[in-house]
Amino acid sequence: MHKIPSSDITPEHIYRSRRRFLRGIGALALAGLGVAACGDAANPPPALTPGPVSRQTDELGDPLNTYEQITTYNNFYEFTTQKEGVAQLARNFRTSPWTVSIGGLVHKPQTIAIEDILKRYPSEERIYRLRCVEGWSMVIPWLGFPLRKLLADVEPMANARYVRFETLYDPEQMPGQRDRWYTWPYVEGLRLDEAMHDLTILSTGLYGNLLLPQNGAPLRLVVPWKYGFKSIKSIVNIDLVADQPTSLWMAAAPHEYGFYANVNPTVPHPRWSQATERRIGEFERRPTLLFNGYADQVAHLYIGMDLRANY
Ligand SMILES: Nc1nc2c(c(=O)[nH]1)N[C@H]1C(S)=C(S)[C@@H](COP(=O)(O)O)O[C@H]1N2
Ligand SMILES: [Mo]
Repeated sequence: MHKIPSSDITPEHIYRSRRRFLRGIGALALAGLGVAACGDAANPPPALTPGPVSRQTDELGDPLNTYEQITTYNNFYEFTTQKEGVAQLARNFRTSPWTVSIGGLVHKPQTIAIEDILKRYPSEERIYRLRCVEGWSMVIPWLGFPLRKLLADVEPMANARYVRFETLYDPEQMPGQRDRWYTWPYVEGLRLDEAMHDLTILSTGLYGNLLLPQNGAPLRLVVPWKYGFKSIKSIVNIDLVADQPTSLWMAAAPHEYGFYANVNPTVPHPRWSQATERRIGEFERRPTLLFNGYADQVAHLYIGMDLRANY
């Protein structure tokens, strides 16, 4: 197993300079929102180029994927099932105005405008591997903040055990939502302790920019030790609930996609092995790591659980 000391995730010696650097990003991000709000079919917002990142590799030494790769090879079934087609179909997606409602089993339900989320929860950089259940992966320099900060502010009730997330439902803008095979809107869920884990973030950007629509603007979940489909995009509702939510993928193919979806090279998908993966930009396949290389941080969440039965 690879050992990843938590000091490598946010090295102390760059923490202070990173804080300064990210204050700059906060300003940039809000300026960017203005730009996005002005975009329409006739005048789309200008294509963004990558902004600054604090380092060029993840903590295992693997290089970041390029901005181009991350913004042109996407899974976002609300637009299309064709990865190279998402960016074009999503380019005029309206991400402003945008509000996120946090409710269910909480003492302080809230509906917050995305601008206020950006102000209230300063973004930090998190360089994570993203491993899709299909067998490809990338290294992505996200901007975002721990989900637990938002959850603390709404004060979950004692009987809240899971968090349920929903993507926007708007078939006018998202033609893929007319596909009757899936039960829209896209839904995902986490156990409350998974949601409170420090690695679990709500992402607002990547490569120093606000998220583009294809990556789940203006707010998406990122859970790096789970298959990519758990990292739900373009979130409008977050509910604390008592019972395990049924995700879109569980409803579509229950024998193939379970609730946990922890990256695990020893638990094959019914139609393919999960032992190896292809890093986008590389030719040879590489071994897949248990919990996507984050075992030291997250394995304790699953002590005593049968990881094969709870796929
Ligand atoms: N709403 C929504 N969220 C989604 C998806 C989707 O189709 N719809 N696809 C998921 C899958 S399968 C993956 S691998 C990641 C891809 O994220 P990326 O395109 O930003 O790399 O988003 C996940 N989140
Ligand atoms: Mo995926």
